[in-house]
Amino acid sequence: MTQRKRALLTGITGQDGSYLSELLLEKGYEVHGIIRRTSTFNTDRIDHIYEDPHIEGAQLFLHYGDLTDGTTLRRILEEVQPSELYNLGAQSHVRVSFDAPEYTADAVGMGALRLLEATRDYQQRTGNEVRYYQAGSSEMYGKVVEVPQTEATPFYPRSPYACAKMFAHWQTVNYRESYDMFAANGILFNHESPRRGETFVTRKITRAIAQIVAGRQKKLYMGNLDAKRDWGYAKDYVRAMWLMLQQDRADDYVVATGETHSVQEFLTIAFGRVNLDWQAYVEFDERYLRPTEVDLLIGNPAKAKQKLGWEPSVTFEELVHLMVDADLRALGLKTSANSNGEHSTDYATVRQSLAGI
Ligand code: NDP
Ligand code: GDR
Repeated sequence: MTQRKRALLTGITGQDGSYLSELLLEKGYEVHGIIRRTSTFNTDRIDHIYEDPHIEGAQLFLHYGDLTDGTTLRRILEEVQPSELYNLGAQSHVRVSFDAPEYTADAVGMGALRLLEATRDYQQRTGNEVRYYQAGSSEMYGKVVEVPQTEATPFYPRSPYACAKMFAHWQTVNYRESYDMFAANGILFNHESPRRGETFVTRKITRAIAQIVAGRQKKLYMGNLDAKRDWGYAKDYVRAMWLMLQQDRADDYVVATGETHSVQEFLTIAFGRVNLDWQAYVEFDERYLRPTEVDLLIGNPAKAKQKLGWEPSVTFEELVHLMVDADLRALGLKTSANSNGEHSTDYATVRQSLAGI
């Protein structure tokens, strides 16, 4: 009988951690995740796959730890003895990284180094290989040097978050080259889903739309609407992470759709889904501006397509629609298709369904 594969994830409670855990469980892995101790529950995104460890056959296990706490990371690695390690944990909000640069650098930059160093020691001592995935970001490209961005495009980070990710990226390359470790960097462009954190722009918009339709919110305050991003669907992107660790040798890969859209385009399609005009609701608030902005991201995923056989499965419009629909559903609201097969909000149903809330 072949041994069940075992994966260890940081950031398991985040958007990507939850989708990646689902994928790994489907593939028959035993999944271990590191979670932070918090005063309120932070496991909403993985509650549906969590199993009581007392029950025989449980395949998902959680361990308390923190990327800023190297001793604990080492202990967990020794205990779990994973064959794959996915480093997804991060203070991942770019705007917030300007408020908390030191902590961001510690968790994002030093956190990766702590894991790499722990992995190197563990491998050397036991002779067991641990394949390492580093959650790199298109934010590392920052100021536009060339478009579309590829694995060869130079980085020009524009935030404490991006600087820390760049440190983690190069440490990963360095451990691969210095110690012959299987250490891969994903350079992932923005990816979204109904599980996206509520303060990232896409989810902020789609949640606000549901609140507006429900009559609970009148305005949506936002920052720079001209920024352009290459937005994909998170479920597609975690598949690319897994594929990177199944290759013969470790490498770095851009994961993107190859299309770019402005925040304003996102607003237009999202509000359009419920037949509203975003301009009637959106107001500017400078607090959402960043000291330095990343104006344009568009990735070239040719290498991931060719080497990993990876392709995105969801278009930009489908992504916006599925996020709006999920937030409407979360408030008990429905969308209904008109005679053209297009969806529009049935306001009578909406009001009715809200009457009891
Ligand atoms: P989220 O913000 O949704 O999740 C971040 C995760 O990291 C959460 O589980 C969080 O725990 C955990 N975390 C935060 N700080 C620490 C810490 N000090 N120690 C241990 N864990 C910590 O991010 P995503 O799922 O969207 O992204 C996953 C990774 O990919 C991140 O590293 C992000 O920077 C990177 N990335 C994301 C992209 C995207 O578009 N989503 C694009 C490119 C890269 P808790 O739940 O307790 O807060
Ligand atoms: P980003 O995502 O910074 O690209 O980082 P975010 O959704 O926060 O911003 C995207 C763009 O929208 C503009 N914007 C606003 N952003 C937020 N959050 N709130 C607003 O009100 C608002 N108004 C306009 C921003 O200025 C920006 O240009 C995400 C994170 O997931 C990172 O962890 C990841 O590495 C990158 O994507 C790739």
